[in-house]
Amino acid sequence: MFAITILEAKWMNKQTNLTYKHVCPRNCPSSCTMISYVENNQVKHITGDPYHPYTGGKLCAKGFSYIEQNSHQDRLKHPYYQKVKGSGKFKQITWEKAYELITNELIKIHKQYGTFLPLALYKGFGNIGIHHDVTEKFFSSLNETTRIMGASALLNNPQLFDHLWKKNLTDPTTIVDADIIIIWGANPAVSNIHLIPFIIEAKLKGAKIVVIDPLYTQTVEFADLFIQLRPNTDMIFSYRLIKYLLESRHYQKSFIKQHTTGFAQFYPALQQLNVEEAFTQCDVPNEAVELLLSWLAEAKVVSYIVGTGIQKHVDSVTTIQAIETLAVIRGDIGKKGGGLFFKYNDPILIANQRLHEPNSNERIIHLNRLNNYSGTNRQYPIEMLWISCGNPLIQDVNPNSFKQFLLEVPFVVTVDRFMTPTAQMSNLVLPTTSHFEESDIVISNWHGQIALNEKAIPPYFNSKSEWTIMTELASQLKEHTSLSCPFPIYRSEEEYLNAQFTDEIISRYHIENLHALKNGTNPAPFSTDEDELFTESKYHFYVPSELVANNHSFSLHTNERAADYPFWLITPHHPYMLNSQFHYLNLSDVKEAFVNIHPDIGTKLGITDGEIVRVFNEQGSIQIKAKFSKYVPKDIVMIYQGWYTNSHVTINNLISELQSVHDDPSSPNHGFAFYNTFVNVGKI
Ligand SMILES: Nc1nc2c(c(=O)[nH]1)N[C@H]1C(S)=C(S)[C@@H](COP(=O)(O)OP(=O)(O)OC[C@H]3O[C@@H](n4cnc5c(=O)[nH]c(N)nc54)[C@H](O)[C@@H]3O)O[C@H]1N2
Ligand SMILES: Nc1nc2c(c(=O)[nH]1)N[C@H]1C(S)=C(S)[C@@H](COP(=O)(O)OP(=O)(O)OC[C@H]3O[C@@H](n4cnc5c(=O)[nH]c(N)nc54)[C@H](O)[C@@H]3O)O[C@H]1N2
Ligand code: SF4
Ligand SMILES: [Mo]
Repeated sequence: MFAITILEAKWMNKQTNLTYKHVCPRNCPSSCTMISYVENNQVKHITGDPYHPYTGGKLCAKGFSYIEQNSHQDRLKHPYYQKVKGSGKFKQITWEKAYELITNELIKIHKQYGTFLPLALYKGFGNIGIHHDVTEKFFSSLNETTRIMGASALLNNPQLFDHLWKKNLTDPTTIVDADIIIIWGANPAVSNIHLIPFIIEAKLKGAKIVVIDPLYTQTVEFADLFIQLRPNTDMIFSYRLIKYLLESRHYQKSFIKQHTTGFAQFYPALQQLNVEEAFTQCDVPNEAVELLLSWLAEAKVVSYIVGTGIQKHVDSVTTIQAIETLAVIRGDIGKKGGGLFFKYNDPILIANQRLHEPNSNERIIHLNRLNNYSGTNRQYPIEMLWISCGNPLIQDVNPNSFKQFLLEVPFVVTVDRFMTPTAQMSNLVLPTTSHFEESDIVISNWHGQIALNEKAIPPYFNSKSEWTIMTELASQLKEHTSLSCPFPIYRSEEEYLNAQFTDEIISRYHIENLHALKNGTNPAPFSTDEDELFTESKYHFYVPSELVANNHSFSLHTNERAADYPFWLITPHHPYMLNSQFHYLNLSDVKEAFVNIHPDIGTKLGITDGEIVRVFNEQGSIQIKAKFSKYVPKDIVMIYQGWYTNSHVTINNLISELQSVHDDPSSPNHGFAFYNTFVNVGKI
């Protein structure tokens, strides 16, 4: 496979001589680099880049569909305007007219309020390239504006994650050196496919593969041991392992002494916790945990692949802390192939890939408080909303409430490539370029490689890159209004991107500009120097105070459910979609939404396999096809998240604005507890 791709690349080179480097800018851990072959301003062929050290030139089905996406019949060709949102009466307009509408709105807002606080930005994760940070930079240049924090799964900043990233120690290719790989709340066979060859290599070298998940997933097929625990009980499971390893003296005393603080308080507190009794909540057979403990007692190095499945629960912060603690007491951190591996973002360069950190002039609105900011009785109600790279009416929590908000905001602009449900509820829809039509840089939020994306072909019809849109808008404001907009005007996307290389970035990545990226390899910023670990600060052991206070037993926040809604609803990531994108792909199971339900439960509810059923809770109700599966437990139903154009179903109508419990309530980085959702199922 590898050799064939290289040969093909050389052959194509000769044929056309016009090849360009690209990187897939989706929010996917692989960030595959690819090569396009261009003839007459059209991409004729794409291949993976065989020299990429992580992906090895292999693309997924979505990646190979990019030529189809680029000229897909549904792709937006022009700017469109509708006076009444949701009326569908869109008129094609020129860019001049679009800029005029936006500029008039901005002048009106500033005149009435003397500030841009009534102007809000909702920035999603549809494209994680640095280019796309331009919209945030434009908003920041207007000084006081509002940001709406959308939902995503970025880890809740526990101390070790920050720590490790600073020390650059989590190169995922090193997992081949582990004795045990624990895949915890992740489904890499779907969501991180290029990790699978490394897992197989480790397995062939003798590593044990453990999957911890309430669902039997595609990844379980690779596992030696599958721990099928109840959702949101991972914290208890982890403390069960920790307590046993400490009691049986299978822990690294010298590591703890050298690199941590608080162990003297932690251990007695843990001993007081009734872990064994709490462990029954996990519903894991003793045999399974004992087998895992016997492996852990022997293993020299353990990798923990921490997925976002555990992040999407109310107790996610304490859960992740418990997993960190397990890795710390075993001394796995800093060993080659050991420690925690997770999707994370380099806070230095990729402002675009992390949750926005507000400056003091910005107002932040969380989704659960949206309705406080619309309507006329507020000091600074939202008068205009700009949506970029996001599809909140499908992907975000409680889309019905978001839709209500959109209806109340007088002027909504959406920049996208497709007429999504969110675009349909906007006044102005602006068409934007694809990664073949713009320059960009993408840094993987998983393997850390930095990659160049070259512009290969002109923009599709009247679409414009986001840099072009923001630059032209800034020029309009500067030339035709008295508004202050210090957004810097560069002559080209390349010049803009080159200006993003600060001294800090240069010293981190050893790359000074786009030119160097084009000519160089793609160095990952990882170092495996164990001595570098924990030189700045030590790991502090932590037992959540409420655990100790609450009669020394665990209290998980949401595992009790109302009798009316007896099923957990888990809505993980789709094999052939990337969040709400690639809806056009014609692969099996893509077009139509379905709910997986255990056959015994289906029979009990009087429904048949294939029937359209109602899935509902206090917040909403959807109609969806039932697909019986013995792989889901009897008290869980599973629906892959995504935009299903054939089924017209909005899954997230069932998902509320419940957030993870966070130590610091003022932090903007609360994750949403997507999977702490309970539903009932019935006939229509
Ligand atoms: N039920 C449920 N919901 C979930 C999750 C879940 O597990 N379950 N997961 C959550 C997670 S982890 C995430 S990250 C979010 C993701 O949700 P979103 O942030 O909404 O991401 P996408 O659906 O990938 O893309 C959003 C839009 O960006 C557009 N887009 C693509 N490229 C560009 C571009 O270059 N410019 C512009 N302007 N637009 C572009 C796409 O066409 C798409 O319409 O969903 C969350 N929602
Ligand atoms: N094909 C594809 N790939 C993708 C994406 C996509 O949409 N499609 N999206 C990308 C994005 S934005 C993200 S954030 C990642 C997400 O990818 P992952 O990190 O794999 O996250 P999820 O799909 O949310 O959930 C992973 C697993 O967690 C399990 N889980 C749910 N609750 C619990 C629990 O309480 N405990 C445990 N141990 N497990 C639990 C679920 O059953 C699921 O199997 O994937 C990325 N890659
Ligand atoms: S979606 Fe992910 S795996 Fe597929 S081409 Fe893009 S980066 Fe690669
Ligand atoms: Mo995500």
